[in-house]
Amino acid sequence: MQVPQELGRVLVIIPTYNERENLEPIVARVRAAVPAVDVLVVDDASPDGTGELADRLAAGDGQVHVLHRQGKEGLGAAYIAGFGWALDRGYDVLVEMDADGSHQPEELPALLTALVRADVVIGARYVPGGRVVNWPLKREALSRGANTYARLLLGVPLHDSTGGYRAYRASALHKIGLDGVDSRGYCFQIDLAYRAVRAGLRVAEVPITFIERERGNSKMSRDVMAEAMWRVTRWGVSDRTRALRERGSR
Ligand SMILES: Nc1nc2c(ncn2[C@@H]2O[C@H](COP(=O)(O)OP(=O)(O)O)[C@@H](O)[C@H]2O)c(=O)[nH]1
Ligand SMILES: [Mg+2]
Repeated sequence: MQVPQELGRVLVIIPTYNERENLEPIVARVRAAVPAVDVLVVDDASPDGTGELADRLAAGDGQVHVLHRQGKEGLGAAYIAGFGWALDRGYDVLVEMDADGSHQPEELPALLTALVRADVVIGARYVPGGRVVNWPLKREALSRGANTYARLLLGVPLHDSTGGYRAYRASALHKIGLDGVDSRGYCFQIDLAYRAVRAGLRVAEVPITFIERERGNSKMSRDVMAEAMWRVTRWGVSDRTRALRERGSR
């Protein structure tokens, strides 16, 4: 696929923590699916040597770059660092993609095509045409539940606000403003979706097939889930209190 000309320069950001077995195939698939895009690997000093592998890939391909960070600080912090790197270098579109193959690079053209008429595009599992492959019922129920909770509590009209396969226009990130974002785990995704909707940006969802990883381990944990729960609850409650207060003062 060729990137639609009006979109400009695209960077695919891939955060990694211990993804040695997954990194090379995912980067190769991205480069094959949309040859014009650049790739940035954001590695948090993975003990398994993912960072060194990323350096080797970058040495062999001028369109692959690496950002090394000091230690594991969570997905949100890695993306904020990657976004900063990209905005400093003038990229027009920033894509989020997991390293483990769950987000198929072959579906990137669909996200980019939708971005022509949107400011943010979310690759969505829970819309018609979207699906999840190889998840136990329990994990899918948890993920669907988190989405329903976020939709009801925050009032975001989205079906997959936790999804992490996304394309943002740089202008959208400038408008959202990343300074106050301190969500660390996958709650980061809800945080940005919520901010995008509140900023009045056009947020579109396109169906994707999410495939659970075959190699390496998930970094999802109880802590990550707990963070999402309490933050969403806090945002929802403070929004409602603000709305009530505004109504009261009218
Ligand atoms: N740089 C960085 N990447 C992370 C961190 N936590 C998770 N990742 C990456 O984020 C992506 C999604 O994580 P994963 O463990 O697959 O989460 P899951 O899909 O929700 O089970 C993968 O590419 C991970 O390597 C982190 O603390 N730092
Ligand atoms: Mg995963």
